[in-house]
Amino acid sequence: MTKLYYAPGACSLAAHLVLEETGAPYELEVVNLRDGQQHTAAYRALNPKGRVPLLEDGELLLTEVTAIMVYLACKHPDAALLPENPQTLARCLEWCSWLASSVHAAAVAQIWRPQRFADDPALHGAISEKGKTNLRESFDLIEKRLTGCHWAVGSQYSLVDPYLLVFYRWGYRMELDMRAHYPQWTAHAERLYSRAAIRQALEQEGIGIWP
Ligand SMILES: N[C@@H](CCC(=O)N[C@@H](CS)C(=O)NCC(=O)O)C(=O)O
Repeated sequence: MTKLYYAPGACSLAAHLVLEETGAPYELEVVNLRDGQQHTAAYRALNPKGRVPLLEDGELLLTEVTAIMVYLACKHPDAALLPENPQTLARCLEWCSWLASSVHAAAVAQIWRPQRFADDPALHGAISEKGKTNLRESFDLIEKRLTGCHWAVGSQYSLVDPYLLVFYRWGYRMELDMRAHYPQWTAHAERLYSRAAIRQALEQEGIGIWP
């Protein structure tokens, strides 16, 4: 059985949305990040990185949102979540690499986890502020790239689309007025919400898209 270790609304949501899109059976196991469950010996034995998501599939233990989504898409080709055309496939990976690195590991972490960038608490405020600027630049680019597109890589739905929803929700958690600032991205989120698989996974996590 395939099992996803996740935290509600965390980046693991992208893997969960993709799992639900495949239509295959799976189990969920919540990891309570607030209580530090990701740092317990039991969890670190499975994932030494101490983060979610973690996918367990038979003998396979897999971390990193992009790797998990690509694995699931390849395992369930009928779900058509990864384009076959080399250029579109590369465009998908371009999106995922950028979201995981520049947007998540840099800008979002600067805002929510400034202690990763400097030990001195006096510097944390400035790091978070810079993160907000970096995030707005990234979000502006997302808005621009979604303009005139039904989905992130054009007309074909792909694993990039659910991944974008993670950041859209985080925008609200950072008190950005996503509807006002990002109308194209909001329309994209609404299109996602019209998909039964997306609503089902959100419901399982006990979360919505909008506050
Ligand atoms: N590069 C990883 C990032 C994973 C990550 O940072 N996950 C966060 C949740 S969004 C986490 O587990 N944080 C717990 C912690 O930092 O203690 C990926 O893309 O999967």
